[in-house]
Amino acid sequence: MPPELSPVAAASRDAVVAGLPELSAVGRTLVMGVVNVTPDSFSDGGEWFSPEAGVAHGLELLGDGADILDIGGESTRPGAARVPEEVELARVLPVIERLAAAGAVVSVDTTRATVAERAVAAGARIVNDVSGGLADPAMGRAVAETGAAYVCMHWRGRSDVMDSLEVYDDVVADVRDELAARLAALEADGVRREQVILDPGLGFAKAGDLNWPLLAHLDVLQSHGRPVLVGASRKRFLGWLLATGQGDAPVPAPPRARDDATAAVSALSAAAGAWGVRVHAVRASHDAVRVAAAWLNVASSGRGNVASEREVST
Ligand code: PMM
Repeated sequence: MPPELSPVAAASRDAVVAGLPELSAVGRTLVMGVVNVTPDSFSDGGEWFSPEAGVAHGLELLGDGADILDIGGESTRPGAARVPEEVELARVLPVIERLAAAGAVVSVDTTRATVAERAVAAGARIVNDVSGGLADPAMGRAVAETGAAYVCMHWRGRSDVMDSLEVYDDVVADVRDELAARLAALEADGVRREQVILDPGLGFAKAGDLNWPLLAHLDVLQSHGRPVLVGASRKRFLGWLLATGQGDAPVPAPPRARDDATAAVSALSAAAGAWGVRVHAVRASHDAVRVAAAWLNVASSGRGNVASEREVST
């Protein structure tokens, strides 16, 4: 049985996020469904590329239980080249407008301040910046002005160079400290702490085994007092965990064969007090976070409640 949430984990999970009151009321770890409107994302590239397909996919994810839809128009796949800003805008804005109009809580996955501002004007309520404000020096001020919630992910450099930036003394402490530096820089730009959600940036300048300590020590990131979002879905480190073949010739499991492992990470992240999980296959993770919530509720209220519930239902 997972232990009761530590005070640090509970305070992080339940910390208020500016502008998202209805999500606080959900009372469990949130599920952010991924809508990549790109021809080349690493795990679902090309499938939802037209605006119509992106909107249809977003609606399907809502039906599967997504609490948030994360719309991205630029791939962060390892080695991916940049797309021009106009192209990114043309990809994401129509999808954001229509999904926000349909009542979804929409997030925009972008590293560009202009795209963030235009996306918020089109109805996005969360800016999900995989660069934590490092890619565009105007991002902090843009986020401060919009007042939107902001996912500040740990990042060291773009996809084309990130594999050369995987040098850490202690990956957990280094990510904690680098996120603290980003938090301070954002606050200096006028962003309120209440706007910020932190993310360890799994897979970004972190090869295989560097990701597990971050998952196992979410409490270290939670010590900043801000909610933590976990993005493990279909990532390479899960592919290597599930690899077939032996010795010198292991073959990583392909992205779609990583969905069950992703749901397992969602359950464990929820049990550790993650604020949210960012996933491609929403239904399984929605089930997983509900299992964790039921489990945690009993763990925190004591065994007696299990017996009395059983008596009532039999
Ligand atoms: N990973 C990807 C893209 N955006 N955003 C956050 N906050 N956290 C992540 O881990 C993250 C992200 C890369 O995955 P994708 O290409 O499948 O979207």
